[in-house]
Amino acid sequence: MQLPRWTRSFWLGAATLALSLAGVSKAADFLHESPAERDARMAWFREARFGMFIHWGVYAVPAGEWQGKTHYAEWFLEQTHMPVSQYEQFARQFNPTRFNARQWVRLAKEAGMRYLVITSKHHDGFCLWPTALTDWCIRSTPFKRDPLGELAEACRAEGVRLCFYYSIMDWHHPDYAKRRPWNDRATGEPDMDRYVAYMKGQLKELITRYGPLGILWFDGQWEDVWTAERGRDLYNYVRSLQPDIIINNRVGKGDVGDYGTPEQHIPATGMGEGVDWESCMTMNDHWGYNKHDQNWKSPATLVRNLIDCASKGGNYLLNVGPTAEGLFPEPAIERLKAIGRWMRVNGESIYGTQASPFRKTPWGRATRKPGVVYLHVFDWPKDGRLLVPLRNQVRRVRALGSPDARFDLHRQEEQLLLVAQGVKPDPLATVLALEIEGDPDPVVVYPEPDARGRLTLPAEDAVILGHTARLETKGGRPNIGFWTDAKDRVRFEARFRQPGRFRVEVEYALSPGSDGSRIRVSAGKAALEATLHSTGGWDQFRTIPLGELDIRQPGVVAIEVTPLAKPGEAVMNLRRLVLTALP
Ligand code: H79
Repeated sequence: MQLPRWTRSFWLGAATLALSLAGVSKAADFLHESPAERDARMAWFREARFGMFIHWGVYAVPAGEWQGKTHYAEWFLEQTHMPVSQYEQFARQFNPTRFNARQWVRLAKEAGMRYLVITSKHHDGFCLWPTALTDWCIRSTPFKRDPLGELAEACRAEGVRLCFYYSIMDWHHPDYAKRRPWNDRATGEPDMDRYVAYMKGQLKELITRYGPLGILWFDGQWEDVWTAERGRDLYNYVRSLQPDIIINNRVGKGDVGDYGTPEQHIPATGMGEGVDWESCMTMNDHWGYNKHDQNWKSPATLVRNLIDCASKGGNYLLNVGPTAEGLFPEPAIERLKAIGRWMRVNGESIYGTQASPFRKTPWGRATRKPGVVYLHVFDWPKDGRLLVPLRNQVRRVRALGSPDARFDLHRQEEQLLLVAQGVKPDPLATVLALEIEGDPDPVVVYPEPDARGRLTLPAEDAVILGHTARLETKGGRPNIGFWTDAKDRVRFEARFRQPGRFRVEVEYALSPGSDGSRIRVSAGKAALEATLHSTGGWDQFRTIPLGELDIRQPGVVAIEVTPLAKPGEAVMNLRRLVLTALP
C-alpha cells in the first residue's frame, strides 16, 4: 500500500521526532526512494547532458614534468614516489593570480555546458578551499583567496550548477589506512574511522558553505580500505546534508550511487534502459595540466562524443586542466568556443533529449523528444540523400542552421528517404529535426553481406542471452567479455538475399588459462563446431577461420554462438564474426 505523500512525511516526521526525543539517533536512509522522487531529483541532470570537469591543484606547478620525464599530471605524487614533504613545497609556488572565476564559468556556459565539476580534493589530498580541518589546503599557498567560494558565486550569477569532485583515496592524510611508504609526513597508526570523520567534516563544509550543489563526484573508492558499508553510510550522510543532491556511483562498491561513470570511453550501447550515466573524458591525454601534452582532440571529435553520449541516453563531462597561473590552456579555450558555436545552432538536439530510437545508423546518431527525432549526420552526403529507418508520418523536416533548406520525402521499402536541397553542411555534424506523428516507429534494419559477399557482425550488434557475458571495451573497441557462464549465448541477426555457402571467421581473445573452449556456431538449421586456442591474453585479439555454413533460405537468419565446453574461467572475449560468401 502506498500512503499519500503528505501522510507518509507526517508519520516519518513524527517518528523522527519521537526517536530524537528518546535520544536515539537513527541514521537517515536515502537508499530507497520512489521512481517519481528519483525522477524529480535527476531531472536537471538529464536535461543538462553536458558539463565541464576541472582538474586543478598544486600538481599544476610541475605541470607534468619532473627530472626530464613528461607524462605526469594529477598522479604526480604517486608516479614519482616523491616524499610527501617534498611535494608539499609545490604549494608555495601555487599562486594563480590570473584566476578569474567569472571567466571560467562563462567559458563553460558559452560552450553550452550546464554544470561544472571541480576537484575540491584530488588523490594528493590537497584542498582547494580554506578548510578548517587541515593545513594542506589553499591557505598554505601564497594565494590568499578561496577559489571554490569565487566559483560558487560566479556559478550562481551565471546560472551554471556547481558540483564538487572529492577523492576518497588520500595519499597525504595520516589516517587513510592504505598509507604510502613515501608519506613521510604521516605518523602514528592510521585510523579509517577518524579518516571518515575528517571526510564528513569536509563534505559538510563544502555543502553548507558553497551549496546547494548539483553533484558530489566521488573517486578513488577502489582500494580495499574502502568498503561497501562505508560507501552506503557516506551516501546517506551526503544526502542528509542536502537531500536533493546527486551522487555518482564511485561513492561505494557498486551498490550505491545515482549514476554510472564510464571514464575515457563511451559505452557501445549506453548503459541500459533507465540507467543514468555520464562519460568523463579529457580534451588531450591528461586530466591535470601537462605543458607537454599537445595531443588535443579535434572539435569534431568532441562534438561527436557529446552527440554519441546523448544518443545513448548519457551525459558528457569534458575536462579542462588549468595552469598554475589560473588560466585555461589556449587550445582548450579554442575548442570550447567551437563547441559553443555548434551548440548555439544545434543545442535543441542535445538538451533534454532521450536516447536514439534506432539501433544503429550508418550516417551518424539520433536523439528524440516528444514529437521530434533529431538526426546527427556526421558526414553530410554529397547527393543530399539520407535513408532514415522510420515508418512514421513526417509533418515537417528542419535543418538546424539552414532555414531555407527544402526536403522531398519518399518511401524506400519501409524506410524514409529524404532528399535535401539547400542544406549548409556542418563539418562537425549537421542536424535535422523530423517532426513526426506519434511515437517513433523504427524499422529494424538487418545487416547484409556487402557487394563482395562479406558480412561483419560486431560485438555491439549482438543480443546477449544470459547472465554474466556483457559488452566491454578493450583498446577502444567493444567485445563481449565476462563470458564466465557457459550457458550464456550470443545471437546476431542478418538478412541474406540469396542462399549460399559462407566461410565463418571469429575475432577473439583468450588467455592461456582458458585454452580449449569449444563453441557451436549456428545459422538457421546449419551449424559448425570449433575449438578455440589461447591468443596469449584477454586483450590479444586474433582472427581465425572456424569452418563453413550453408544458408539454405533467403531472409532474416539468426546466427548464434553457443559454448559447448569451457575449460578455463571464460569462453572467450568475442569481438566479431565475419561471414564471407564462397563462390
Ligand atoms: O581524476 C581523474 C583521474 O585522476 C582519476 N579519475 C579521473 C576522473 C583516476 N584515478 N584512477 N584512475 C583514474 C585510473 C588509474 C589510472 C592509472 Fe595512471 C594508470 C594510474 C596509473 C596508471 C592515469 C594514467 C593516471 C596516471 C597515469
